[in-house]
Amino acid sequence: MTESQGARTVRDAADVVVLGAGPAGLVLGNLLQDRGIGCVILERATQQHVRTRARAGFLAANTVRVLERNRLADGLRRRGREHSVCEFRTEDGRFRLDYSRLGAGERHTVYPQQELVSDLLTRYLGAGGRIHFETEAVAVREADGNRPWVEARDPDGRPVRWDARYVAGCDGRHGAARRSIPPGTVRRHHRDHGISWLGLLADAPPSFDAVGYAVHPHGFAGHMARTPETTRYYLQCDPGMPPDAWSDARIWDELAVRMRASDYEALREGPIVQRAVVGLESDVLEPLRHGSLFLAGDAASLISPSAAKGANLAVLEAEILAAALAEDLRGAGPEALQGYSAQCLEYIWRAQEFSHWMIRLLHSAPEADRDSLFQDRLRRSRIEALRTSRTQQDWFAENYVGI
Ligand code: RFL
Repeated sequence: MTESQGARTVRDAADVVVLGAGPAGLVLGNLLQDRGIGCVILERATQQHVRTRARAGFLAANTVRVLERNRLADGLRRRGREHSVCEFRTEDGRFRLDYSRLGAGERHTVYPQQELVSDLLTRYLGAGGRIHFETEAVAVREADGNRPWVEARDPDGRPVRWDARYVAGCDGRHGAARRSIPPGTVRRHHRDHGISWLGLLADAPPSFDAVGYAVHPHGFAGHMARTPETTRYYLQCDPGMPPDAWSDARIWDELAVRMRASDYEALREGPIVQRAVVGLESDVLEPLRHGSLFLAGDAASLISPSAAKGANLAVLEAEILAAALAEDLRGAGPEALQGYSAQCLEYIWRAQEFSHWMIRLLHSAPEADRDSLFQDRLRRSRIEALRTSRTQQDWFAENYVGI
């Protein structure tokens, strides 16, 4: 590192500066490191926060293959649990789909995102990877040229400048990478689905042995195992509702009503240890590149959690980007980098389409919608087709567990 005299800005350099240490940034960092490409990760949060932030949990079969072939899957092979059944509960009863017997016959691996991130970080550090925590990227500068640089602040708030050949924006939807793209250079597709979920993490074992999707006049409720001791639940709520508006007791009552616990089995209750209101939104940038700045993960596209695709896309994109960057930096030509955006967008739009379909499967139209009764009948018919048509079930399975 050098310190420039006048501005007292600390300067450093790497071939690739990666912003963000989530699944996208850490898969990318590991794969660049494995290929001998000089890289550094800048992460705004503390190491402790990065290792414990609970979010996703369902990894698609292809995500597991990506992690396995890159030797990043030791932890999930040891502690992940295979899962392949989902259950739908509606006013017409309930039915189960074992998607390992449908479509491509694949399963999910349930492995909490914070454990995957922690494994990736341990491996990266063990291989001598460079990462700076509590270092916030402020902006990516001169990305339209060959020598982009990142303006950042170190843990003491001092300015830091990182020179690079390429910058990888893996810093999520509100990160510096997105903010640094000049208006008009990249198209943004955005849809607010007008639906919010109260996302909950309970210190309680799963209540039954399937992912549960309940459609009820009060709104949607979801049940997803995380570990034998913890379960994620979702409750559709009014957009803008504060996350702490409902007590734990009210949450369990509402979950029991919507999941029709009195008709089936009682819910296994426990303390709610995390709650957040999540607006169901879709957001895609096109292309996923501005000059020497490349986007991956939530920075590239945001997808509603209705189909559990976000972390899976992040891992897949990071693998594609690592190979393309390595090819270019080794002098094998820019073709792979030039194709990065189009290749990823194909996966992204397919996932967006399925997630959009899931939203319409699981929610009634808002009552304010003049068409709400019509929409509701369509929703019931969609679920009925899924219950009765093998073709529909195969299509569902292929998209649900695939990416
Ligand atoms: P992340 O994980 O948000 O990591 C971005 C990192 O960048 C840092 N950062 C910055 N660092 C430096 N400078 C800045 N200016 C920075 N700004 C931000 C942040 O601190 C952070 O460490 O993005 P990444 O890597 O793209 O990964 C995306 C996934 O985290 C996300 O798509 C999934 O969690 C979505 N998701 C799910 N995806 C699945 O595939 N399966 C699931 O079951 C699933 N469940 C979920 C989910 C998301 C949820 N929330 C958060 C809405 C359940 C929930 C409740």
